[in-house]
Amino acid sequence: MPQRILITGAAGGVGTLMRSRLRRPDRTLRMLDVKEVPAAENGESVEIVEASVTDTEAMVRACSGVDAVLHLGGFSRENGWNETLSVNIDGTHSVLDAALRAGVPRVILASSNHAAGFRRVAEAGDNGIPADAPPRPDTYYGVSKAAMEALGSLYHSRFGMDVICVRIGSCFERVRDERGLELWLSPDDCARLFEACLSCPSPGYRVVWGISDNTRKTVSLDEARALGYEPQDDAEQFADEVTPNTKHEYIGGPFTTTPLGEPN
Ligand code: 15L
Repeated sequence: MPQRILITGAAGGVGTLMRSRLRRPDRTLRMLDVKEVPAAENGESVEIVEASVTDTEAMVRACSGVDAVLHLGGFSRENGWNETLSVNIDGTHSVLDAALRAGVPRVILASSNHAAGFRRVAEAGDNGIPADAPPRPDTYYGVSKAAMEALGSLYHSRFGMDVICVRIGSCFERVRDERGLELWLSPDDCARLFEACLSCPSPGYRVVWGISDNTRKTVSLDEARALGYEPQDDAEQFADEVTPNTKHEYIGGPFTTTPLGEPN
């Protein structure tokens, strides 16, 4: 069956990394952003929508004929409270509401490790911190991701929507620093995880950690594996080239000390 997926934040870091990786012959990617998204090339089945996630009516139109929404949009770092409230919290509400009104059965929400950034590394134990550990946000940004998870839970419980919140670790092409050896999510594994989120039968409401199979992992992969995710990468391959960090007590690392409300 041909499938159409709406990706918000399509011009952002993760959205850009996912574009080629989520491409499939039987799938159309509807790429939405306030910023310019590069036009379709080489017969790509891509539709471009310029809109803000905070514009509910535009989001209802963008959700029309869509099988699932992958919500990556919003600020990906710390910002002032009012901007965070508007773009990340109101924006997520608007995406969920639009999906509901348009009859989209499944929404995947890009949460972050910063929803639980004040969890201690020492809590990890052998298996890593479980994904059902309650949020301990480290920033206003982290609060917005905890609110995202709560909104997703609400829309599942009230309306039966399938909602999967992925607490993404650090999703970049390469590991940048020592902390990344714990939390790296390789772009290929990120696509594998999103594919599992898209294809898992009747997931209901889930919160999962999004990392690769890192030797030094501090968070659990059990919940993501239960969706069918099989990570193939390990950040350890970068161990000799990363910038050393001062030892961090909390998984959020530098976000736990960055001044609140100031762009970092
Ligand atoms: C995030 O949530 C950010 O979006 C990303 O830019 C990184 O800072 C990442 O967390 C991280 O913790 O490394």
